[in-house]
Amino acid sequence: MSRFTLPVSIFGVPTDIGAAHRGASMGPEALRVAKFAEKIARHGVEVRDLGDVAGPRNPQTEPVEGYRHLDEVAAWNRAVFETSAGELAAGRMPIMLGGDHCLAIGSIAAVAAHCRARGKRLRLLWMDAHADFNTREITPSGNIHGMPVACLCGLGPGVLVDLGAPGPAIRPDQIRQIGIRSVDRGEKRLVKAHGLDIYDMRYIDEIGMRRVMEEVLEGIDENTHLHVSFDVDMLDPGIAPGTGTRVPGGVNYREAQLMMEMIADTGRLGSLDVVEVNPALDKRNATARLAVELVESLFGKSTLMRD
Ligand code: HAR
Ligand code: MN
Ligand code: MN
Ligand code: MN
Repeated sequence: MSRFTLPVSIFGVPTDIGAAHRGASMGPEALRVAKFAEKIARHGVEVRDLGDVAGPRNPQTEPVEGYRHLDEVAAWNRAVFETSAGELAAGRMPIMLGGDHCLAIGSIAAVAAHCRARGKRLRLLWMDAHADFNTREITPSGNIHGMPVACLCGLGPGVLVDLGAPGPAIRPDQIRQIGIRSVDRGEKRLVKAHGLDIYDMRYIDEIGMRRVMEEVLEGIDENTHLHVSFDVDMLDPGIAPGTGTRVPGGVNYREAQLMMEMIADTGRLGSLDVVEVNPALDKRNATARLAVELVESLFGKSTLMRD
């Protein structure tokens, strides 16, 4: 039994082009080994695996003018944009298996263009330890996986900002960030200046995940397209060690399940990214397996579900 009518298309993006640590390029296969498609299909969803999109290899070079691998990041994101846009146009739900988080520029630019064309309201749930709101002026690393939210809001290089259509793909008021506990110095100023809605770990500790999710999901209606961008480093490293930029004090197992279940209950999930799974740093594929379990909850798995 499933509330979801949209058929799903999953596609892998095997690159770590936006990150400093190598290994997120193996994320798509780790998620497939954890039976991503098969397990979602159990919940009454039609699932197709499109295989992997292609792009340039990682040259492992130093940042140039504040960006590491900008040309390659742009090439991968164009491929992601095309794939996501094609699946959305076909009436399917694209699920991107990353890959590092820079790839969400392409997936979300496609979703934003789709929503604009159909008069749908887009709400972006950004689950992450990091705000990913750096720019070339303030980045401590030059790594573009620390910049996708800024790029989507129009702060970034033209090759990324104008991927779908010229100008910002999304406004800050469409975004809710959850699980945040690592924001760089200059980045703090920028998120405040742009009014980003950040549900950080302290807020989750103080008011609890149930209320956080009620606030995050407030105001969504039949005309809302929910995009979930799930960076697995949102989770506590104790349960999700297989990721490149671990930050202690993350979302625990029950909180993560509740988040996914409450999103499932809305019936408004329209697209999803699962990113930053790094099998080279994992223990027996635990992080990919946990991610799959959580995505099952996103598709309506619950304790009292009828099989
Ligand atoms: N804020 C740091 C930087 O810009 C690290 C952020 C990137 N790490 C991620 N993205 N996993 O969420 O370098
Ligand atoms: Mn991220
Ligand atoms: Mn992160
Ligand atoms: Mn744009």
